[in-house]
Amino acid sequence: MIAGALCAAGAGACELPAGTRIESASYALSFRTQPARIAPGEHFALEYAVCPKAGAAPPGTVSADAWMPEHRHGMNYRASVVALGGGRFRAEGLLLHMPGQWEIVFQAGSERLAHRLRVE
Ligand SMILES: [Cu+2]
Repeated sequence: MIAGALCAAGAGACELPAGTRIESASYALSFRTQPARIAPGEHFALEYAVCPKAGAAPPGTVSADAWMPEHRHGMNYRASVVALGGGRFRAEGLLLHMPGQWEIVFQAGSERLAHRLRVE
C-alpha cells in the first residue's frame, strides 16, 4: 500500500508533509508535535495535514485531542484548532497532565485516527 496518501485524480496531488503518519478508511494524516518531544505537564501544539483517499471527500475541520487508554480519561484542556487551508491544521493548547501511555486522537468526520505515544 503506497497509494494511501494520494488524492483522487483531478483534484491535484495531495501531499502530506513529513511527520508521523496515520491512516483510516478514508483519510491519511501526518502530524508533528511542537516541541518535538512532549513532556508531561507542558503545553504543546500539533501541526497536521489530512488527505482524503481516492473517492473520499475532504473531511472539513479535523479536531485533535488526547486520550489515556489505561486510565480511560482525556486531557484537562481542550485544544483550539485553526484550519490553515489546503487540508492543514494547527492545534494549540494541548497538555498531557500525567506521564504514561497516551493516544493523540484526530477526528475526521466519523473516522478516528489515533497514534500512541509514551510521555515521561
Ligand atoms: Cu492517566
